[in-house]
Amino acid sequence: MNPIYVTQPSLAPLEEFNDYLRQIWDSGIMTHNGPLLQRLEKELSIYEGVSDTVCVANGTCAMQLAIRALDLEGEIITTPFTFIATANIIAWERCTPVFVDIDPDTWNIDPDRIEAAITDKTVAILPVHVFSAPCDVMRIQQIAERHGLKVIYDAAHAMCVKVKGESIMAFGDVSCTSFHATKLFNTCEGGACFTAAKELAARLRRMRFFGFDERKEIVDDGMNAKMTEIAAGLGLTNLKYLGEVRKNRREKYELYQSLLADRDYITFQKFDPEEYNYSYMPVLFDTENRLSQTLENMMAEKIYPRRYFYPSLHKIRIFENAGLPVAKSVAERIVCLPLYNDLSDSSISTICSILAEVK
Ligand code: T4K
Repeated sequence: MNPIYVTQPSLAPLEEFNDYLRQIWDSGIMTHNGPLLQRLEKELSIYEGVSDTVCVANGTCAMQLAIRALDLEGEIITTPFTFIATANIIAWERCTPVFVDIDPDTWNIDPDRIEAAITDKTVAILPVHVFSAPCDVMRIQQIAERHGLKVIYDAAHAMCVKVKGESIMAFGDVSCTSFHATKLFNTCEGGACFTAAKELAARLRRMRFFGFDERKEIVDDGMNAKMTEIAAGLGLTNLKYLGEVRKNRREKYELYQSLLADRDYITFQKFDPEEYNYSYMPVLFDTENRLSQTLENMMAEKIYPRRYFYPSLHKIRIFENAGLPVAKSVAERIVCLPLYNDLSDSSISTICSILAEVK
C-alpha cells in the first residue's frame, strides 16, 4: 500500500491553471498588484461576503501585517491550542502572547476565561477558529468592546465557514487566513487579511508593498508580503472548486464519524455541521497511551496522521507557562486522521479498523 499522509493538496484540473499561466507568460506581469491578484481579491471578497480582501504571501505575514497595521504594542490574548505561527508572530512583533485556556468541547479559546486575563497592558484578542469550528464570536466582540480591545482572528483553517449565515471572515477588526498547500483552499503559499474597514485595508495594502501608496510614494511602514500572479492564478483556478472540495471532505468526515461511532474512547470536536469546512479530521482519545499505541499501529501500515497541535504552546520552552489544564490535556490526546479529496473510502475503513484494534 502507498503511504497515506495526513493530507494532500486539493488541486483543480491542471489545464485550467495553464490558462492563467498563459496569461502571465503573454503579459509578462508576474507580481506587484497585477491583474490576477486584483481579480482574486475581488472574487474572494464576494465569496466570503466581506468588503475587502488583501492577499499576501502567507497566513503568518497576514497576522504580522494585521498586528502592525493596528499599531498594537503590549499583551495580546490568544489560545495555546494552535499552530506555532499564531504565538510566534505575536512575539515577533514584540508583543506578549498571553494564553487563555480552551473550551473542552470546541477546543477554541474559552470566552469565560478571557476577561480574567485582561490587564492594563492588554491591547487585543487573537483567537483561532481551530480546525474551522467558529469561536464564540459574539461573546468575544462584547468583551473586546467592553475593554476597548482590537480583535484579530486567526482564521487560517476557516475558509468558507459561515456563522448563522454570515461569513466567519466578517468578524473582528481583521480576519487572517492561510492559503497554504495543506489548506482547503490553496494558492501553494499564500494568505489574506479580510476586513470591513476601508482605511485599514488600504494600510495593509501599502504595508505588504514596502509602504508604497498607489502613486509609488513611500508613505508608511512596509515589508514585502506580496502574493505573486502565479499564486493568484492558482487561487482563481482552485476557488471555482472550493464548494465541491468542502462537500467531498464532509462526506469523508461523516464516513469516519459513522465508522467510529461505537468507539467510546474517541470524541469528536463539537461544532454545528453547517458551520464547519471539514478540512481536518481531528479525534480526541481518552488517554495519550491509547493514542500512542494507535499511532504506532498506523505507522506500521505506512499511515501518517498528525498530532496537530502538540504540545500545547504554553508547554514549549519559549512560551513556558503554568496551568491551562484543558489545553494541555487536549493537546496530549488529539490527532488529525488523514483527510483529503482523493482519500478512498476503503482507506478510511482501514484506518478505522486499525483504530478499533487498540485495547
Ligand atoms: N495559524 C494557524 C492556526 C495555522 O494552522 C497556520 C498554518 C498558520 C496560522 C500559518 O499559515 P501559513 O503561514 O503556513 O500560511 C502545515 C503548514 O505548513 C501550515 O500552513 C499549517 N498551518 C500547519 C497546521 O500545517 P505541516 O507541518 O503539516 O506540513 P507538512 O509538510 O508536514 O505537510 C503535511 C502533509 O501534507 C505531508 O505529510 C504531505 C502533505 N503535503 C504537504 C505539502 C507542503 C503535500 O502533499 N504537499 C505539499 O506541498 O505544516
